[in-house]
Amino acid sequence: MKTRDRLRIAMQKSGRLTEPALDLLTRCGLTFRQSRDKLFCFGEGEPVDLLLVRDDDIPGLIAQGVCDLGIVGRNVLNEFQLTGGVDAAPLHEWRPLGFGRCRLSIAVPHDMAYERASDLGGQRVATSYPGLLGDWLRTQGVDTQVVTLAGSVEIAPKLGTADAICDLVQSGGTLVANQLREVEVLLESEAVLAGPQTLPADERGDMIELLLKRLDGVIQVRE
Ligand code: PRT
Ligand code: ZN
Repeated sequence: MKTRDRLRIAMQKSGRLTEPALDLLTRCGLTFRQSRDKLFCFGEGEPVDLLLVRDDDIPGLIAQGVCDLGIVGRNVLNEFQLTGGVDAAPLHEWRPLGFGRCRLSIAVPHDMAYERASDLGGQRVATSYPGLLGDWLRTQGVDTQVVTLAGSVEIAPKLGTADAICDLVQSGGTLVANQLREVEVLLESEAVLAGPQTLPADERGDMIELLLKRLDGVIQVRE
């Protein structure tokens, strides 16, 4: 593959992480000019460009070497590590970024008895995170059916397609609105800077080291 001399960072095109991610990069001294199709931001001062994509595509783009780094939720990164396939290059969480905080939790209907993980034995749990849920169920030694859904997970118990759910929770408002009760937290998540385990041994690697230093400065000031 032809090597690039500019650093390319993947970030969410439009969603919860877009504005805080851009804000963070701006605080690191980077400025961008957006392409007409709004899929690409060209770095004006430093040799750093942005690719704007769906958050779910970010780990794959890094694993394929299309992008050098990505700003993505730990939930999406860890799910990719578990389900990305044998060819997927292992990725590394270089820095937690302090925004996009949420948790991946199991929630059950109010009328379902729940005291411990074994209560999920023989039940169906709906989720968009089959890798993370499956991994947790294995560590608990529980035999539970994982129902994978792309969205609207929280209504699965009402529809009768699952007995419980495993989904992202922030304020808890969505759970309350659907008469669900949070019973287990599987993962504490926030946006992270993701990249390959080994940094490129060229100018891009040097640029990443510089960016990490600036990020540490910006994050320290914020804390
Ligand atoms: O289009 P694209 O695929 O890029 O966007 P998306 O719709 O998949 O992602 P988006 O923008 O919703 O979320 C991006 C990332 O933000 C997630 O991967 C998480 O890392 C993080 N994040 C933080 C959240 C939430 N908080 C959150 N509350 N992602 C989703 N939610 C949803 C959750 O799924 C549930 O439906 O909000 C609801 C729960 O919120 P509360 O406040 O009612 O508990
Ligand atoms: Zn998504």
